[in-house]
Amino acid sequence: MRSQSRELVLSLSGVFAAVKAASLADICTVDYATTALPVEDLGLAVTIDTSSVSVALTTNKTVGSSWYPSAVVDYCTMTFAYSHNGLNNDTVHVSYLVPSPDKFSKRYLSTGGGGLAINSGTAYTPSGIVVGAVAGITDGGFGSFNTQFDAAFLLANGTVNWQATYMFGYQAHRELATLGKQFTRNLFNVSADDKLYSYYQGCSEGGREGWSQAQRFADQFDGLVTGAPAIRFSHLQTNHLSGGVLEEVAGYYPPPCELEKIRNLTITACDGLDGKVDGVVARSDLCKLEFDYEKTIGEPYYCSASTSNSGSTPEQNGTVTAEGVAIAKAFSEGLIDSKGRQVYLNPQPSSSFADAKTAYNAEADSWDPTPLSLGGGWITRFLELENKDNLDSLSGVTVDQLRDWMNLGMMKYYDSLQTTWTDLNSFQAAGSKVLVLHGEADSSIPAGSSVHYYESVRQAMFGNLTYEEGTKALDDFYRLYIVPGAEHCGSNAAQPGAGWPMTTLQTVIDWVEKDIAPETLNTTGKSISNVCRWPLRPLWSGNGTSSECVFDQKSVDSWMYTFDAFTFPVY
Ligand SMILES: *[C@@H]1O[C@H](CO)[C@@H](O)[C@H](O)[C@H]1NC(C)=O
Ligand SMILES: *[C@@H]1O[C@H](CO)[C@@H](O)[C@H](O)[C@H]1NC(C)=O
Ligand SMILES: *[C@@H]1O[C@H](CO)[C@@H](O)[C@H](O)[C@H]1NC(C)=O
Ligand SMILES: *[C@@H]1O[C@H](CO)[C@@H](O)[C@H](O)[C@H]1NC(C)=O
Ligand SMILES: *[C@@H]1O[C@H](CO)[C@@H](O)[C@H](O)[C@H]1NC(C)=O
Ligand SMILES: *[C@@H]1O[C@H](CO)[C@@H](O)[C@H](O)[C@H]1NC(C)=O
Ligand SMILES: *[C@@H]1O[C@H](CO)[C@@H](O)[C@H](O)[C@H]1NC(C)=O
Ligand SMILES: *[C@@H]1O[C@H](CO)[C@@H](O)[C@H](O)[C@H]1NC(C)=O
Ligand SMILES: *[C@@H]1O[C@H](CO)[C@@H](O)[C@H](O)[C@H]1NC(C)=O
Ligand SMILES: [Ca+2]
Repeated sequence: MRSQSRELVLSLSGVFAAVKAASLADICTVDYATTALPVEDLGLAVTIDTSSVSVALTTNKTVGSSWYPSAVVDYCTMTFAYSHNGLNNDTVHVSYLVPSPDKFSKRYLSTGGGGLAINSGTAYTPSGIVVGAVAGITDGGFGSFNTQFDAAFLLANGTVNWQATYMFGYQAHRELATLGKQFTRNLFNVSADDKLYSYYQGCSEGGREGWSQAQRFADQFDGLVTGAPAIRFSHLQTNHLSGGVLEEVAGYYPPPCELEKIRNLTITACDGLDGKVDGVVARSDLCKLEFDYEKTIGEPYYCSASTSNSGSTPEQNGTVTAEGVAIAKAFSEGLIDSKGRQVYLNPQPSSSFADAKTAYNAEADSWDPTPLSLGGGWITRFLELENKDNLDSLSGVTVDQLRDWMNLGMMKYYDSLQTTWTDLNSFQAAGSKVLVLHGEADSSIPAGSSVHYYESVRQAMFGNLTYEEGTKALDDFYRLYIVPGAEHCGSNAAQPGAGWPMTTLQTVIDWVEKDIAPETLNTTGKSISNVCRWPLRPLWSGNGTSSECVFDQKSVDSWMYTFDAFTFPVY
């Protein structure tokens, strides 16, 4: 009986292979996941806690975001813990969404965080399920998936937790992906000589995390999507104080409505410079070259009273002042130190002045400068090493002080957080690809930041070639897309026709697996249908009927900065 049925199974196994194959429910067990743990020697000095596995089955779930089209998916969440050899009490958790075996496409995906978080929960991981990948997040060892890096950064006032700093900087993602890839192979019986494609997707801090891997671990990922990366960390974080400091120095604190009005008037004035009046400033570079902020002086503004979580603001009714315009202008030019040298860059004209937003002081009925916590906390916690979320005020802070803070932070965290290594030769040699996208109207991380890094890499790797040859050489493995009108990691309510490219993960997969290198990106916008690849810029012709990607030297030049306030290269 026994051998008969066994023969029957064998003879039918070919026919019924699909039926016999393990289902998601079959593999979504603690036992199965434990058997698949990546306990092989992967060159990581870690020990997996084989008793730590937990699983959870999710079925028929509707997922979707601005990063991937919506879909109904099933997945199993598998979570386990490991520790670093030689460290006491160190526990790192990693969690992977695992697709159903019949949907698995021999792919692995790591996803990143935002702000000071090293993961975004399930904001990006379902995009992995959609493309048949196992998709992972890490908690960095900071305590839990919801604990951010800043909570773990100080062991005591004055004492840096360097292990946590290097984990946040790059090591946690190195481990997440190395473990994740082997775990994926074990889960789905993918042998060592069979190709498992590996990808990365993240934006903002998650974009920085992606770059931290591409710069150091050339073949970690076959393809990466790094949105609006928070690279040049010390400069970026300190620069969040730039608006407040300019106001402090000028002694003028514009009501938010005044700056919003200037932004709106900038959009209106610059909209048509791209050849189409559609509410989208697709050429903020021409806007930078041609727009005169002073023309907005005297224009009336009005914002009604409002109440939100962060307090209430009164009705704001006035006219744009010369002082307000001076702030807007100085902000757009980026910080300049007392010796007239460029310190850093700011968002493109037509972006919101988020980093210059004042706060209402009800007691004094006045508008006060506010140190943004990303900037203020960078100074108090990461430079002054005090367990404190923000500066008390910006009183007495000058542009020169900001420059010196940038300098200090760069020195202190050059090899952990700064993330501006320019030599991508190994990455190129490994055949890996990186697709970078950045909203042109990003008010949190200036689009110019991604241009500056691109140009630094071009100089470092292909500086002996002509500009055109250099960008062509980069096109092989590194493509940058400035998304017209888009905000930080997404679309922009102030320029709604712009949209955001939703299928970039699939685009990088096609680049890697089918060698279809993207010329342009599609967006979800009603007006913009494609996004040009840097250094090309969009231009409409035929009264807005057709759009082209053109090379325009003076526009390209307007994105170039030399940060000569520093006596070392700032890449
Ligand atoms: C999945 O969800 C759809 C729509 O919400 C529902 O119609 C369907 O019955 C569900 N299927 C299962 C297997 O739960
Ligand atoms: C480990 O952590 C526990 C609880 O957090 C603490 O009581 C103990 O002192 C720690 N041990 C070491 C060696 O750090
Ligand atoms: C992998 O192989 C093992 C042993 O042959 C089998 O039990 C398991 O179901 C396979 N896993 C999948 C996802 O097919
Ligand atoms: C700016 O434009 C937006 C529409 O994009 C509008 O909602 C807002 O009220 C305007 N702000 C001011 C100050 O006029
Ligand atoms: C704003 O102030 C001006 C001048 O004081 C006044 O004419 C106008 O009605 C006010 N607008 C609103 C909406 O309150
Ligand atoms: C650490 O610094 C913070 C901020 O200055 C302070 O509030 C706190 O009391 C300090 N903690 C200790 C233990 O000294
Ligand atoms: C430019 O430099 C690169 C890398 O150093 C080298 O591979 C290449 O051959 C050089 N090209 C020319 C035209 O000299
Ligand atoms: C953009 O959309 C067009 C039309 O749907 C499609 O053919 C093309 O492949 C898309 N391009 C990318 C990069 O996704
Ligand atoms: C261009 O298009 C706009 C709006 O679509 C229209 O109002 C205008 O008349 C057109 N101009 C020409 C010269 O066709
Ligand atoms: Ca336009």
